[in-house]
Amino acid sequence: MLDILNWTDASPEARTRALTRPASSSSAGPAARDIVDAIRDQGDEAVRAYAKRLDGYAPGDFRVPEGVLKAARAALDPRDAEAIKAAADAVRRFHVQQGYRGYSVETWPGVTASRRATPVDTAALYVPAGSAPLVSSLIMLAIPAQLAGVPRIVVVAPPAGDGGVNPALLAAADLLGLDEVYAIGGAQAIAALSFGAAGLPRADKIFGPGNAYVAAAKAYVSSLPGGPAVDLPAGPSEVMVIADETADPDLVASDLLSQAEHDPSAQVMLVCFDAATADRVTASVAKLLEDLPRAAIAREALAASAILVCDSVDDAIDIANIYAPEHLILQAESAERLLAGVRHAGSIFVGAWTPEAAGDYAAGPNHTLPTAGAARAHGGVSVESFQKTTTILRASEAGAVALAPTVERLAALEQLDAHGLAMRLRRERANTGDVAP
Ligand code: HSO
Ligand code: ZN
Repeated sequence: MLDILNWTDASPEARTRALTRPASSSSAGPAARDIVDAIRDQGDEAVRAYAKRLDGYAPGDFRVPEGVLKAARAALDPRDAEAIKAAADAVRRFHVQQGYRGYSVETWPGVTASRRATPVDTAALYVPAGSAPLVSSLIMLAIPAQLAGVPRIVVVAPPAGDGGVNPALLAAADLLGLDEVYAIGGAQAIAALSFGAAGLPRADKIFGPGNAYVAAAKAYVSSLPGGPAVDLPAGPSEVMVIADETADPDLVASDLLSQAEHDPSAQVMLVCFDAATADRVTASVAKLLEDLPRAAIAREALAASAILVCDSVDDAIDIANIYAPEHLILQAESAERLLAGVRHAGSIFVGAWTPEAAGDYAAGPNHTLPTAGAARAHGGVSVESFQKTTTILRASEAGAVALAPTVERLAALEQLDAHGLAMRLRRERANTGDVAP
């Protein structure tokens, strides 16, 4: 089920192979591009045609009426409502510390340089609702968007079988204070948000996980001139657990399985230091799988996953840094040393009492994280993801005089005479009283 590789004896090729993510489906890219292109060229009618063909749902208006949101909230089990609120509060307490802050610096005498942060005007939150309605993903996207002060937050979610959106998701949207929800999914939703079609607004930035078509559509629309920005390069979810012989095999196995049950193309990796630990965890995985309703999905994921047995904490740190996991769980006596050594991971869970599930739902940090090794260059979604910055420069007359020699010199070096002229004219007019401030 889980291949075991002895890292110490493995060839460089075998190591690389073991840490390579499973190849993703190749047909999603061209299909998603066709959908986006058709919607760009034909507009509303094409959105409806794809929604009908792919989801079997193409109402006159994709927007979910507010009454339906309110009814879903009223029908929600109060204990579910409490859990959603408690999770949202913790996510808010963590994220409220984030966000670009404005600042001002006098860089030259008389020259003030400042930066201010503003939110995007319209953020779209894509929430997958296929095999599992991801209420938690809505929380993870909505809270930072709200803290960033985004004026228009729209939610899109694929319609449930008979149309409309999963009621738990609608109730959560209402609890979070979100009232603009559209029952549309797939590449057609991403395209409609990119061009502003079929009643959906044109979004400045599109967030959220989705299947391979959604991911491909997001990548494509963000490459178009004037297209929306997107949050992260997306891929199937993954976890790496580093466990030593002191770890409880059931706890390690349950962490591996909680990621494996997401998606047949999820990847779960165990790094340990001896064959006995590998065997104990393998036995636990087999045992716990028996009672899992999503065992078939998990089994597929496990087939493309691996256990790596290495010799030392330093090797484990190297493996984690090469793989750059979306989630990294440390269940080893050397957890703090491992934590200090790992530079590339989306989110790290320290110790036996910190399962990924805690962070997936309610501990505070965001669960929208970089997959497929993107943690080498990206962090997870944050308040900053919903903001951008503008710099502001203010030079006084004395400031322009102070800057002029340096700018004129560099302009000459680059042979850009108009630049030099713009500075020289100011230097020459300084102290004449001829220039309105
Ligand atoms: N582990 C998923 C997030 C999630 N888990 C949502 C449960 N619900 C990707 O980070
Ligand atoms: Zn999860």
